[in-house]
Amino acid sequence: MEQTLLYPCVNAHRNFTLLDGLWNMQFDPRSEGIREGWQNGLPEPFSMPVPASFADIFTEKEKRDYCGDFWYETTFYLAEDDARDVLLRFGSVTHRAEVFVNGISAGSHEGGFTPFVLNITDLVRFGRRNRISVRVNNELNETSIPCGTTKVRSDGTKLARPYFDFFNYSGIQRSVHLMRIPEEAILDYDTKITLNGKDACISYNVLTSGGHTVTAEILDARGSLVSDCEGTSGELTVRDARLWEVRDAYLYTIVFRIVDENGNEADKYPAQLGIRTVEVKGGKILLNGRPVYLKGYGKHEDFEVIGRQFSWAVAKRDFELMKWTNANCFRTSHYPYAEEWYRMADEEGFLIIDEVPAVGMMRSLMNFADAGVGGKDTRFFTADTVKQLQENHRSQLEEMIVRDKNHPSVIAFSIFNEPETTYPEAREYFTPLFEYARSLDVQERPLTGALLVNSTPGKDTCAELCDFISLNRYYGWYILGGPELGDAEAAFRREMDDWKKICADRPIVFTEFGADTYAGEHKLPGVMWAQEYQNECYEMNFRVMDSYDFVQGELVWNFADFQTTEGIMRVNGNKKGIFTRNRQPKDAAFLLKKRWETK
Ligand code: EVA
Repeated sequence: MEQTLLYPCVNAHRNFTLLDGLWNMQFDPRSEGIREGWQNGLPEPFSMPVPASFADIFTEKEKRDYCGDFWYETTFYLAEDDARDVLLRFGSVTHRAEVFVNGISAGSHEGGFTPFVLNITDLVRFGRRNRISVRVNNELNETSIPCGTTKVRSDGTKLARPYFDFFNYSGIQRSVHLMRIPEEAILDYDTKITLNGKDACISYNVLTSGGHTVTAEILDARGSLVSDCEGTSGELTVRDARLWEVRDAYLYTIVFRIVDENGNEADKYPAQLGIRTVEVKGGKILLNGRPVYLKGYGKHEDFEVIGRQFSWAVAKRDFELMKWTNANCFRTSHYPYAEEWYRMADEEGFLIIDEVPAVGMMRSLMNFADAGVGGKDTRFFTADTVKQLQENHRSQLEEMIVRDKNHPSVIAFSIFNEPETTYPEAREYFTPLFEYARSLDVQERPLTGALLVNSTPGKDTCAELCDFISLNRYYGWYILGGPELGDAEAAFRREMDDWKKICADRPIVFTEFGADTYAGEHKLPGVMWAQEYQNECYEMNFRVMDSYDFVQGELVWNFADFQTTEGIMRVNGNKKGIFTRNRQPKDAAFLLKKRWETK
């Protein structure tokens, strides 16, 4: 059976048990687990919640910073066989995993931010308890994304050295589902939407694991049938369609069925459907044919104690805060988020730029500073690791697009964050990835990638690959900060004049700009790190952006303060949040709220 990344659901043909809870865990610093048979039972386990990032749960530093192999294990009971397949679905294991069921290898996965599903039907025992063991590894290198390196300290222990500016949270960070689905099942589907006046045409493709008839139906929000069709591909027409709009998110339901030769339903998969189109045309981003200006945030999955674990409560609070500031968009910087984020955005009418974890493509442990100031060139894309890196990049791009392609909220895919783009090898590296992404997305959504400060007209080689250009710019922070804010404005304008010459029809969206701000700090006149300065820096940036009509979006950096690696440039994390890590506003939140009310 081919892998199915469809979000789990329960109905007459499908069900699941959530395996979330307290699992066993054990570190394996000498990588001896397999040799010693840990897949048959961990010798000295302690308990660990799943899902969660393990780091901030510990009080001991060597455990918080642990880098290398580590194991999780749990058991589950499976009732008598009922002829359905048994699938094990991990929402994410960071960064790589090998899974054993009852001591036998069931499969492995590379990439810490997308789900993987293993068919374990032949490995489980019915009417008995079964053991799942997962050997995880969280080391960073230059063939994995995100990129980094692993240092060995003098005592022989390993330390993750990211080439990126967020903590290397790891573990089983998202839910684990034990699923049952029919042997002949719906595995995947996609939809493409065209609007004809007031009507919408939804053409679809369904992938199943058998040859029986497939049907498709669309129901409105009240559950009334509005269109139906037969076949693994076809067209559904919705007359007088109610469109999915920003902050006014009408959702239909699309239902696929497999019907056997006796006319009996063999499988059913229902999903939400938002009817909307996205394209870039005439220098604008068009949603349902009308220009939309993107207002919002670069975010992180990051919170006290739980690290990168998804929390419904925190996510709901984040949406409430984003709505309160009149935002309409966020970028899943710098990796695909838990699927629940996208489901919530579908319902709230938020726009998402969905980003693959291709971050750290510059050999630098202070990449944020080097990327912010410019001038560094580490010839990253000329190394012999690049071929393997590109393969990983490609497979994670595929998993992200396959997973997220049916969300109305996803309006664009971001293929990179701040790689070196100033020499031809970068262009050679990215061209096939953009082509591959285009081939995967039947909705032909815009593609982009966030460009660092070095990537300017004349020097950059990759902006041309993008449908809209995303810029990360730190004028007033890494460049000409504090008393030189006036010069920062002038330098920013000079750069924008250069983009203007080559951007006639291609919009620019700012995907990062901002200033570190310590929530307790106030000073008049404003100085760097004080709340007053964060406002001044944003006001300067907005003055410049408002002078160029090809600017079609502003996503500030960052929604909230977040955890990073320790260092002299970070005060227990990155403090560029508009909100604190506890989701309370800094002064800049009020500035944004006012601006975005009318922008
Ligand atoms: C920063 N700058 O310095 C941010 C980073 C971010 O956190 C960047 O894309 O250029 C990066 O990850 O605050």
